[in-house]
Amino acid sequence: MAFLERVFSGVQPTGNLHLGNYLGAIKRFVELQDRYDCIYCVVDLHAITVWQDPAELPHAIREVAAAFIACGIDPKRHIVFNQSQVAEHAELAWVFNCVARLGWLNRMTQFKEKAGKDRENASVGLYAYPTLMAADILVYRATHVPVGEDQKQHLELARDIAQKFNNDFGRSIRERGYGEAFFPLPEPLITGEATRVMSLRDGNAKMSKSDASDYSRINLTDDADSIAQKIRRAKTDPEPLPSEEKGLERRPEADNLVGIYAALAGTTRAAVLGEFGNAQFSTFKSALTDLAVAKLGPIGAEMQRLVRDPVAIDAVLADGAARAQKLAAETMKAVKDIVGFVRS
Ligand code: AQP
Repeated sequence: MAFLERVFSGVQPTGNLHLGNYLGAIKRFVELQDRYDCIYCVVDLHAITVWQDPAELPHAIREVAAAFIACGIDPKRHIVFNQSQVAEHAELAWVFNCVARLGWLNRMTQFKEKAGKDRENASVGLYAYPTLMAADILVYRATHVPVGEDQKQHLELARDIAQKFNNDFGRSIRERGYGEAFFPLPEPLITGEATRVMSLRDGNAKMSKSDASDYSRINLTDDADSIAQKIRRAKTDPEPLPSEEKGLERRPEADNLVGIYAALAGTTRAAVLGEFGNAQFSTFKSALTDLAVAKLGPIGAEMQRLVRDPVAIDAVLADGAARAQKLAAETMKAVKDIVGFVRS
C-alpha cells in the first residue's frame, strides 16, 4: 500500500547543540523541505529520560526551536513544535510498549551506553525511549526519518514495531477498512559525509552534548574565537593529509576533520583531499576554521536573536503543535478502533 510521503525527525532539548546535531540532522532537515511535508519536533519527553532542571528546560526547548528556524526550516510551510504539547505521542507509545518485546529493547546499544554500569538506577523512560521514538514517527505515519548514524538501531526498532502492529492487528485493520497495513515502515535517511561526527578530542568517540569537555565539540552558539580555538586544539596525527580517501583509514581524527569540511562545504571527502592532499594540518585547520565560522557564525547569531524573544518562539511552537495534534488525533482514533477500545 502506498503511504503519503512524510518526513519526521526530532532533536532533544538537552543543551549544547553541536556540529554533529547540525551536520547529522538539522542541515539535512532543511534540505528535505522542498521534497516532502516535514514535521520537526523538539523532543522534550525524551529529554526527561535523564534529569533536566525545570528552571533550564524551557530555554533549552526554545533554543532547539530557534536552531531549526535559524538553520532555515520554515515553520509556516512545515510543522515545528515540542513533543509534550501533543499528548498522542505518549498515548501511542503505550500501545507500542505492549507491541514491542523486551528482548528487542534489551538489544538497544544506546541504553547500554547511557545507563552504563548504573543500570539499576536508570529511569524506565530511558529504557523505553525507543518505543516513544517509534510513536513519534508513526503517530504521523511518517515514511522518512533523517537521523545521524547513532539512531539507526532505534529506526530499525520502529520498523519492527510498525510491522508487528500491522501483523498482530492485520485482521482488524482489514475488517475496519484501513487497507492491508496501517503503519508504513519508516525509512531512515542516513546519508552524506557527516552521519557520525566524532569528538574533536578523540576520533573514536561521538561528538556529544554530554561530553564533559567543551573542546570536544563545536556548539552552534560558539563565537568565531571559540570555533578557531577548538579547531586549533583538535587532536590530529603527525602525518600530512593523504591525497586519497583510502589514506584516511585508521586515521580517525583526520577522517573526522575531512568529513566535517566536506559536509560544511557541500562536497565529498575525495574532493577535499583533492584540494588539501599532502597539506599539513596547520594549513587545513586554518581553512576549516574559515569555513566553519562562515557557515556557523550566522546560524549562531540568528539563534541568539531568536531566543531573546521567547513569546515569538512559543507562538511558533503553539501553532505547530495545533497542526501536529490534528494529524496525531486522526491516527490515534484509528489505532483505538483497530485495537478494539470502546469509545463512548
Ligand atoms: N555526533 C553526531 N554526528 C551526527 N549526528 C549526530 N546526532 C547527534 N550526535 C551526532 C544526531 O542529531 C540528532 C539529534 O540528536 P538528539 O539530540 O536527539 O540526541 P543525541 O543523539 O543523544 O545527541 P547527543 O549529542 O549524542 O547527546 P548525548 O550527549 O546526550 O548523547 C539525531 O538525529 C542524532 O542522530
